[in-house]
Amino acid sequence: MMKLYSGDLSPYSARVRMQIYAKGLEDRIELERPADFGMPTFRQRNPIGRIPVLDIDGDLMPESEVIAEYLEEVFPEPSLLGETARETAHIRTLARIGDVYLMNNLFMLSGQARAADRNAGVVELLGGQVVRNIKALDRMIGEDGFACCGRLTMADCALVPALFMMGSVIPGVGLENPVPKAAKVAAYWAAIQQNAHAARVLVELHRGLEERLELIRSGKFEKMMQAFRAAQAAADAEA
Ligand SMILES: N[C@@H](CCC(=O)N[C@@H](CS)C(=O)NCC(=O)O)C(=O)O
Repeated sequence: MMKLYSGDLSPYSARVRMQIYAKGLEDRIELERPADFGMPTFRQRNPIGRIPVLDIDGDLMPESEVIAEYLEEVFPEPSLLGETARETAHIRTLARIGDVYLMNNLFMLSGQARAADRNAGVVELLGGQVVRNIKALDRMIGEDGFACCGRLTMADCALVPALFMMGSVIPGVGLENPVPKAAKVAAYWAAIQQNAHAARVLVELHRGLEERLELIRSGKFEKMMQAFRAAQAAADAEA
């Protein structure tokens, strides 16, 4: 049985979990939070050091998009790709907007929300990219409740966690959320949250966010980060 190393608050993991739920793969792929996530032992096994990671009988595969494409190849039905090569290319373009153009910038921006000394240049650069990319998405997104093709695809799996992040990160760095001004993205966001698979990952993401906020409020998050940094520095010094 395969295993997906994942975490509630990880939007990249949520992308793959949504795909697993939509394809009905829960009896084929176990979901687990790695106990040593953030620690040198995790990085020892996983050089990139991030989740999600797909464990195929001990063979570890990183990167959400790579995992998502692999799962489509290994479990082709029900397909979350297109009915033609051109449709599939469009699905992949929208998924890349979710991953590369939105999530990556939001993920890097998220550190600024809790930074003691917020860097205005970083916020302007990354926030500017997010606004520009939402405008691009607004011109490309489907208008029938799905990202495209009139049904759930890999594009929705990437866009749902990205749009969740928009709401959780953008206000935290003092920027205006660009989604309400992007009419088609706003309509899509309202509609896709009614989809059962999207709703399920959104519950998980909100649960993860609440847990994280509680850790931050109690001061435990900063202590955990310090412990991770110290353990990694010790491991690096030994190497
Ligand atoms: N490009 C990677 C990004 C994965 C990623 O950044 N995951 C975050 C959690 S959402 C992580 O593991 N962060 C740990 C770290 O930055 O050390 C993917 O698509 O899987």
